[in-house]
Amino acid sequence: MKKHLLTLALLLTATVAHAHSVSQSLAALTNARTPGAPSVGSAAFTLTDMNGHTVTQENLKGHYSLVFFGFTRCPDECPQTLSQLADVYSQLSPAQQKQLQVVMVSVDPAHDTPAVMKGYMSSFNKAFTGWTGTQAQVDAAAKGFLVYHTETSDESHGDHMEDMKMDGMPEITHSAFTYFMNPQGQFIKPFSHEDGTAKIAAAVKATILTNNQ
Ligand SMILES: [Cu+2]
Repeated sequence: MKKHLLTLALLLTATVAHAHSVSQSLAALTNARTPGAPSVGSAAFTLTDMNGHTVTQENLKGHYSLVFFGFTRCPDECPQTLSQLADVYSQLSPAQQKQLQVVMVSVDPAHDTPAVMKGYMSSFNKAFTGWTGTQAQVDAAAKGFLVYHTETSDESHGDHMEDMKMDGMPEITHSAFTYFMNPQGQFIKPFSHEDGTAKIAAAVKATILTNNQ
């Protein structure tokens, strides 16, 4: 069995006990926003979108983005998060929707081909997009978003990982956070599933409105 663990890490909420290891410190994200420090999502990357076109960090510019790292075979957090983002998206006006890109970057690129991503993302919202690539490309993109990954087969990655040890399934632990990016491709803030649909929708609307004044 493939033992490839993508371990991100954000410990914004102490209540988190997902299948997805969240252990990146709040300090890491805070530091990432201070002048001179590397910014979340600012590193160069090259991926392939679900239509087979090359995408880079430039594709985060010109509109807001909600960026989520996940995989189509995920049994729980990814479909939950994408359902939530679909609800958020549906609460925006058509004009606001036009200014927002919702993208999941696959952390299981061997399985998640562009065609697989397209079918999956379209099931949540036709406007959503999915990016994938080679393992190296995905790793580089994940690193740019402070999604650290390690290969491990130990048992130290959380009790819920047991749920994911299905036959033929990769063990993948990844960030459960959604990164809100501005039209300059800069990180604004993370959202977690626990924030709730209403709060995320309000924050997205407020940010888009404020920047349009
Ligand atoms: Cu997932």
